[in-house]
Amino acid sequence: MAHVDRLSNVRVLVFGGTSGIGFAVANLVLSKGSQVIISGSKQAKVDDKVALLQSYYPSNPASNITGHAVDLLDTPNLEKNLTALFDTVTEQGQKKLDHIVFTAGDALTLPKVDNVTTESAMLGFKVRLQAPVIIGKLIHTGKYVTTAPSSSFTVTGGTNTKKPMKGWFMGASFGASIEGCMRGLAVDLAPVRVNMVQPGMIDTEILQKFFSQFPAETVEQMKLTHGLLGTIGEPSDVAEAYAWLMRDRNVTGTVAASDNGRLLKG
Ligand SMILES: NC(=O)c1ccc[n+]([C@@H]2O[C@H](COP(=O)([O-])OP(=O)(O)OC[C@H]3O[C@@H](n4cnc5c(N)ncnc54)[C@H](OP(=O)(O)O)[C@@H]3O)[C@@H](O)[C@H]2O)c1
Ligand SMILES: *[C@@H]1O[C@H](CO)[C@@H](O)[C@H](O)[C@H]1NC(C)=O
Ligand SMILES: *[C@@H]1O[C@H](CO)[C@@H](O)[C@H](O)[C@H]1NC(C)=O
Ligand SMILES: *[C@@H]1O[C@H](CO)[C@@H](O)[C@H](O)[C@H]1NC(C)=O
Ligand SMILES: CC(=O)N[C@H]1CO[C@H](CO)[C@@H](O)[C@@H]1O
Repeated sequence: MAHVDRLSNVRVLVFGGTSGIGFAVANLVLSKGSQVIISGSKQAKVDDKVALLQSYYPSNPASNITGHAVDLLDTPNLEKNLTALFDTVTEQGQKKLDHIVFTAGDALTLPKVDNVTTESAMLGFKVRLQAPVIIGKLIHTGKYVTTAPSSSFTVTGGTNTKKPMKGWFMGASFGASIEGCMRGLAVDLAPVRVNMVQPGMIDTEILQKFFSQFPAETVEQMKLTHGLLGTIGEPSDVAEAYAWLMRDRNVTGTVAASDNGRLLKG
């Protein structure tokens, strides 16, 4: 039987789809004939990125690429706003989603061990842990995502969970929390599959912001020595890891690394 691409004719919602890794995932699945909905914190940027994606695929009907903002830092309204988003994009559950990809991440708050407080310790968990937790709850209702192994929820971690850079102990903490959450949700949401991608350094907006605090030579040195390959990843590279986790109906509760072999680097 001829191979059918499992990313054609599916509906994919990408949190973080307005930038970096999530934008590359949206771009990849669109190229395969998916319907995509992207989300970010502000509607104006969402609309710009929807228009940019549409410009890449001019023959694609406008209904195949849409976008809706939710500010995932608005914790008191998080469940209400996410429920409203899911109701809108699925037309109250009539047009179910097949895949949800979560790459949203706000500017990193990395309090240091010498002056961390109970309050500052929790800031990094808002977008990266609390939002996926509530999305898991909404998937569990069965209203918005087809309850079958063809469906998936993919979250995003990082190599700092296993090999923290100096000063990154809180980043390692929230990274580990989402990894544990992923495994727990894989059990609780089955047969919907839940997995995580572990990116290494990927050349995106958030990395450029991180690099901007260092001199150019230091940045070049970091790129060169980050992993085993003498370079860092493009968003379109790591996007392939998300595509695997969406396509393969036998993979759940696992971590897919696209990290330049950073964990093996001495
Ligand atoms: N790039 C790397 O080297 C790397 C490595 C390991 C892990 N990661 C992690 O991977 C994730 C994606 O990274 P990236 O490099 O693609 O970053 P990015 O280019 O900065 O994209 C981050 C995305 O998150 C969204 N976002 C931020 N705050 C939000 C909020 N309050 N509400 C809703 N959406 C929000 C942004 O949307 P708006 O701007 O539209 O609000 C944007 O779409 C992050 O969690 C990052 O820490 C990245
Ligand atoms: C638009 O989405 C539908 C449903 O997923 C799909 O059948 C169609 O091929 C897509 N169109 C393009 C041009 O990708
Ligand atoms: C904590 O210390 C770092 C430097 O180690 C400094 O940049 C930061 O402003 C301090 N934060 C607080 C809340 O004191
Ligand atoms: C893998 O997934 C396919 C499609 O859902 C299913 O038919 C098959 O039985 C699964 N294989 C195993 C070993 O679970
Ligand atoms: C982006 C979004 O939908 N934000 C809404 C979240 O909920 C509050 C309270 O109802 C609204 O004011 C926001 O507009």
